[in-house]
Amino acid sequence: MKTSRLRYVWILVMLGSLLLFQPNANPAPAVQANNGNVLVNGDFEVEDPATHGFIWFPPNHFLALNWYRWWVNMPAANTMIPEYDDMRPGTLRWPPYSGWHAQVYFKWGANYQAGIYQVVENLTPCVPYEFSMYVNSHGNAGTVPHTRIGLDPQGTQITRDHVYNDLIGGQMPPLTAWSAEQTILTTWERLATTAEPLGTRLTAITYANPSYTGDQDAWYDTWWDNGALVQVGFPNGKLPEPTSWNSSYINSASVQYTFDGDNLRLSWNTTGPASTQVWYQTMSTAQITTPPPMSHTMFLPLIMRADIWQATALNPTPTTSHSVSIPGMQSLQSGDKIIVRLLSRHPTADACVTEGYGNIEIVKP
Ligand SMILES: [Ca+2]
Repeated sequence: MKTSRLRYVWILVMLGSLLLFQPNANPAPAVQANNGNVLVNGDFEVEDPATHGFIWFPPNHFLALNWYRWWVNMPAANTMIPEYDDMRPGTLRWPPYSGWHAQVYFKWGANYQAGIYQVVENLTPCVPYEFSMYVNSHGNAGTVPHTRIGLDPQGTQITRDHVYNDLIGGQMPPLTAWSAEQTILTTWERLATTAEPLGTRLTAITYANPSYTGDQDAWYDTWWDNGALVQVGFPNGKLPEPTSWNSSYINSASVQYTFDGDNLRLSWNTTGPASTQVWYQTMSTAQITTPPPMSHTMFLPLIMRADIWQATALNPTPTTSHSVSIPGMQSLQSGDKIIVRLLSRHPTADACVTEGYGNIEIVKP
């Protein structure tokens, strides 16, 4: 009696630990926390009400909502259109990286140059966005996945529509910023790349062009999941340094400043819409006195002091009329100097550039 009760307890413990430690026993769909992710359906979990999954497209493909297919079809080079599918529960391609769905495409006997993409709208020009996605590549041992992800800063629609999926012109947009390539098989690996929109759109692109040389029949599988596109800051919160501190893009005649309580308010105009930042440093009258002759051992501290520009928080909203407040003026004494540099970043045809104007020396009254 006692033995059978013990056995019963033991079985319960075994069952419990199986449920606890089976890695993919019953994964719940990922929480749809946005965390600033502006990619639509980046984790492929949005289900079409009609199919309770992906959308069907000819010839017999399943595609995640809000995404397009693209491919290069070159039968003479044995580069063919892959099959697109949803990584549904219970299929050979289970489990996805997160939740119940991921986008997969695959091919037997021929390789492919193909992927999916999404044009993301309503973005802020000339601030960096990071695009990341997880990829898992399969094939014969020795297969090179050649998978990567890209961001086109021009936001190009790279195919015509859901019917014509050939990459327009057979070429990716020329300014596309590519991640490093995945180099290993059968492992979920996070790829990432960064770009600044030249307008208000970015195109997020996944790419695979696997290859295999060997005795076996070639087969390729590319799995994608958990894409995200997130606005990220510039390093140290500072705009990239301009090539000139005397840019005519900043109208020097428009520069105005005024002391207002604890703040120094600055304003200026630019010839086109651009973002807004000020770099500054303060010098007390005591610091400006001529230093005594110094030995070479003082060289390093002097250099470090030369680059102690503080930066105001970047205002990324494009405008031609800029204004910035620098706090902390009440702690300065009359006669102290504030050295100021004005910066505005804006798009040109093929890149974002920072315009700079300075130094402007302002003396506290
Ligand atoms: Ca997923």
